[in-house]
Amino acid sequence: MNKVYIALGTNIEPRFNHLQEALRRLQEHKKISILKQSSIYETAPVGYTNQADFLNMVIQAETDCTPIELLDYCQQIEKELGRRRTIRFGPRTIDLDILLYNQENIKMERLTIPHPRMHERAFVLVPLNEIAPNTVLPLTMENKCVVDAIKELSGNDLKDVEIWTKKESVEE
Ligand code: PH2
Ligand code: MG
Ligand code: MG
Repeated sequence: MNKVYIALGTNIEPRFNHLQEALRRLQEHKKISILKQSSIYETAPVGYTNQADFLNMVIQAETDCTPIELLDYCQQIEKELGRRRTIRFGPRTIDLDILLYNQENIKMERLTIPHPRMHERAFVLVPLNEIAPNTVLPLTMENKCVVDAIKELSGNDLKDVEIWTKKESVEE
């Protein structure tokens, strides 16, 4: 069994449904079991800032899929949930990024693990810290653990990541 961490992100409504549907589809795969889920966070957009706020979360799973099988399945879910690739870093119904695959460093044309930008993104590290603070970010990330990587983020980055709770719709 391989231990993996996957980041989920969405900024097109209904955002909560997109997260739930992606989790359901990951869980229904015979070779994937979700072991831990972070809280859901509402986060300001990073990179391309002229877009709606995201909901982000991170899960820990175990899987018999190879990294490429897992990537294919994640991309299949993105496609089924209506993801259109237009603006780089732009709005999306669901984005599934493989962050870590065991402690491996993988560099292929389609896939780099650890995710190359994860160590500088509060919307990834804060949820990851909730479920796996002592996990080491391997070689290419200087073998820092998640709590240490978070310390290098600015207060400004961190303030844009807040726990989100679903508001029950009020019946009139
Ligand atoms: N994903 C991006 C670019 N910017 N910003 C936030 N807050 N959350 C994301 O998931 C996100 C982003 C590219 O994948
Ligand atoms: Mg992404
Ligand atoms: Mg992605």
